Amino acid sequence: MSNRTFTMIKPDAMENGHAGAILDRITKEGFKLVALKLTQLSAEKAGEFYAIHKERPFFGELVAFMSRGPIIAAILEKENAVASFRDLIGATNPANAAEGTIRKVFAESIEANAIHGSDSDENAKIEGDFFFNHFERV
Ligand code: RTP
Ligand code: MG
Repeated sequence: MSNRTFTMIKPDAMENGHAGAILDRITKEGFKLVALKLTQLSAEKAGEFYAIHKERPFFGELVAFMSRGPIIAAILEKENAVASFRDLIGATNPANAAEGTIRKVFAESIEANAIHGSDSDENAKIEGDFFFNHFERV
């Protein structure tokens, strides 16, 4: 079990001014920031990041959404990071997310759902490497 996961604060949460509150919540829950950047995905890069979903009906909309504005990307460290962070962000659809989870508090819809969390240790590593080189992380 790895102690790292990867996250993005998505364009909707950035536009709605929630980035500071979300980072505050994440660090108060005991996740340590080991890499952090503000950037914007091109449509091509967003498609590459979410390539696993390319056959899904929502893929085109997802790519347009994820590339429409700035995001914050981060690598986080905590014991059992992947599962613990998925618990903190809540269900994909905020309507189904538990009370107090980040998506329940900050997300707008099943697509504009405020935040990403890696779904496995393997993907956490791949996704962290997608955004950060070895000079950009501790
Ligand atoms: P994520 O990868 O972003 O952490 O989200 P997740 O695991 O909870 O959900 P996933 O199934 O991997 O879906 C990736 C993202 O695609 C958008 N989505 N839209 N319109 C739809 O039905 C739909 N379903 C998913 C969301 O932005 C979701 O987080
Ligand atoms: Mg996912």
